[in-house]
Amino acid sequence: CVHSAAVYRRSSEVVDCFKMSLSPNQIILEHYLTGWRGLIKFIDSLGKLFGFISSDALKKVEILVRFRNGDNGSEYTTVQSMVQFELQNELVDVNKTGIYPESGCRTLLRLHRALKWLELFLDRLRTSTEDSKTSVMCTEAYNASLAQHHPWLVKKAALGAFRFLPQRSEFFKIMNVGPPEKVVAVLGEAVVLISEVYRITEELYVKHNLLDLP
Ligand code: 1Q0
Repeated sequence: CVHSAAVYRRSSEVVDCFKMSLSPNQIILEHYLTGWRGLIKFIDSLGKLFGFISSDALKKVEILVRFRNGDNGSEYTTVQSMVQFELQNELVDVNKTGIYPESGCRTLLRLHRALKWLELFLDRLRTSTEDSKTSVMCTEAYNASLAQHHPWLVKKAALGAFRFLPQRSEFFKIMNVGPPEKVVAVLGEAVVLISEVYRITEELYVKHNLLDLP
C-alpha cells in the first residue's frame, strides 16, 4: 500500500516552511528551499512516473543550496539579496550571453513559475468535490501557467504523466493531515501563503526585468 509507507512529511509542514520564508516582504531562501524539498518528497511519493519532474526541481534546489554554501553564501540569505548581489556583480545572463546558465536568478525563476501552477492546482483541489478528477485540475492549472514556458516535448511528457495522478481521495490521504475537512483547511492556508510568496517574488522580478531570463 503506497500511502502509509510513502508519507515522508505532512503537507502542513511544507506549508509552514513557506510561511517561515515570508519575512514579511522578503523571501528567506533557507525556508523557501526547505519548502521545496517537502514538495519534492511529495512528488516522489506519487511514484516513478513523476521522477522527471522531481529530479528537475531537485536539481534547481541543489543549485541554490550550492550558492548558499559557497564563498558568497551570505549574499544568498533572501531572494532580494540574491537578486541584488547577482545583478550588481553581473552574474546573470540578462541578454542571452550564455555565460551564467545556472545563475541563482534564472534557477529560482523556474521554481517561481512552478509555484503559480501549484497555487492554481491547490486552489482547484481545495474547491473540488468528491467526483472531481485530479488529472483534470492539474492539467487546467498547468495550461494556465507553466505550460506557456515549456517546449512541446516537456508539455507532452507533463500532460502524459498527469493522467496517472492518484485520484482525489488518495491524494488527500497522501497529504497526511487528517480528514477531508482538515485537508481543505490546510489547502486554504497553502494557497494564501503560496500566492503571497509568489506575489513578492513576481514584484521583485518585474522591478528588475528578470521575468524572461533564459
Ligand atoms: C502533482 C504532480 C506534479 C505536477 C507538476 C506540474 C509541473 C510539471 C512540470 C513538468 C516539467 C519537468 C521537466 C523539466 C522541465 C524544465 O525544462 C523546466 C525549465 O527548466 P530549464 O532549466 O529547462 O529552463 N523546469 C521547470 O519548469 C520546473 C518544474 C518544477 C515542477 C515542480 C512541481 C512541484 C510539485 C509539487 C506537488 C505538490 C502537490 C501538493 C502538495 C501539497 C503541499 C501543501
